[in-house]
Amino acid sequence: MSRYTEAKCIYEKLGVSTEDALSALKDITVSVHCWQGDDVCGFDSGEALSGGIQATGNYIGKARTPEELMMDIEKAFSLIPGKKKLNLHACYAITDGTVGRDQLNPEHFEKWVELAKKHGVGIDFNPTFFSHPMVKDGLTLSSPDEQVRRYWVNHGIACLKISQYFAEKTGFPCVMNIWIPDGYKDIPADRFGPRARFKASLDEILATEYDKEKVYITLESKVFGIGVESYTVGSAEFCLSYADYKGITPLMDNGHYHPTESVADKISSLLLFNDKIALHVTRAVRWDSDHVVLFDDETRAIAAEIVRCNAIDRVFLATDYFDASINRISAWVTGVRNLQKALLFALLTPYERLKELQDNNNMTELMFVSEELKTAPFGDVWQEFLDRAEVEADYLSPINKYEKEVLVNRK
Ligand code: RNT
Ligand code: ZN
Repeated sequence: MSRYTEAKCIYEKLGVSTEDALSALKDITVSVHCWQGDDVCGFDSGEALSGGIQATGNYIGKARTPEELMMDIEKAFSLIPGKKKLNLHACYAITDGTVGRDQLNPEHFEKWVELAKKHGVGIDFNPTFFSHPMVKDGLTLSSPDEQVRRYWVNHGIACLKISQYFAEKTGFPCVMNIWIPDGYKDIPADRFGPRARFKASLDEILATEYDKEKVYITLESKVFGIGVESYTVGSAEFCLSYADYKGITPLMDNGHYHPTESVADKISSLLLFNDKIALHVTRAVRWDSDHVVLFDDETRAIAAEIVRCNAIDRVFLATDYFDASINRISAWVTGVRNLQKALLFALLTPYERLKELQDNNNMTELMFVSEELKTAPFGDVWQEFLDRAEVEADYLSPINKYEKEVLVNRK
């Protein structure tokens, strides 16, 4: 008997169909963030990363050009099983260097569309409100300087049009996520004004005609960033309320809350009041550090919520982390595979039975089953998923080879 067949029997005894789990996992799309490959630099401004986020480390092989980044993404994609999407930021526009972010248009992303089509994947998009000279005093859409605010509104509008173009060209809906770094290092005198301006700016961006079947706009909140420790304009309450007010989709990044808050716990509440929700899956180590996603308790708890709320098709799942201290391609593959593992782990849980136990207040059996599942032969089912996707378990060897042949030459 193969290890998978044995595992299948063991799970059956626990009331779980491994076949159902494998087929459900096969259909889950993870939007893979392009910015792991070049430490969130992009190609359009030549500016250092700003906005209170930081990639630390100087491992060899950072992608310096669109061609290099595309090559690296293809390498990573070849080692990641399951359905993927490409998640781009506006700063990855391919221009001659003279185009402002307020003037971006589809032609600056044609090569990305070619790449997506080659791999049969969709594209998600993000306006880039950071790492740019028009970010003044750390502010964009909430700036009191009308010229600055207008510039960024126009950037948002340009991105919305590009998002629709992505959807039309690839045939997959495009999720356009808005996140702004705006905030204050120290206690602000006015918390209302910046939020009022942010609201007005979003209203102006959303006044653009767009096809709601093709583009889903999400809004990402944040509690603090480096240099904006005391106040962020786009707080959780602002973003949730705004999403509700305009019927757009809230996005939670699990690095964007106080350390004892659990994003997993928030998912059910948001699902009760939103058709769709979006997630940035990351790993915060003591702060919003954007470490590589692990197969850890937090990731498993998030995946468990999505699965037991029967919400797989209501959650836009994206990764968001940037580690420059290890091989960047390995970072990509490790993080995305871990999210998929967490989803499989959740899919291999008999939630209907567990819910019944909870409702009958049989917390004893609930604990017994939950703990037994932790030592069930999960690895054999994961291996079966890799086999069926024709992807090797060992992704390190091909990555080491690529490092020796390609990455070392990027000096
Ligand atoms: C920043 C947000 C945001 C960015 C990306 C690059 O704290 O998480 O999502 O990481 O847009
Ligand atoms: Zn994020």
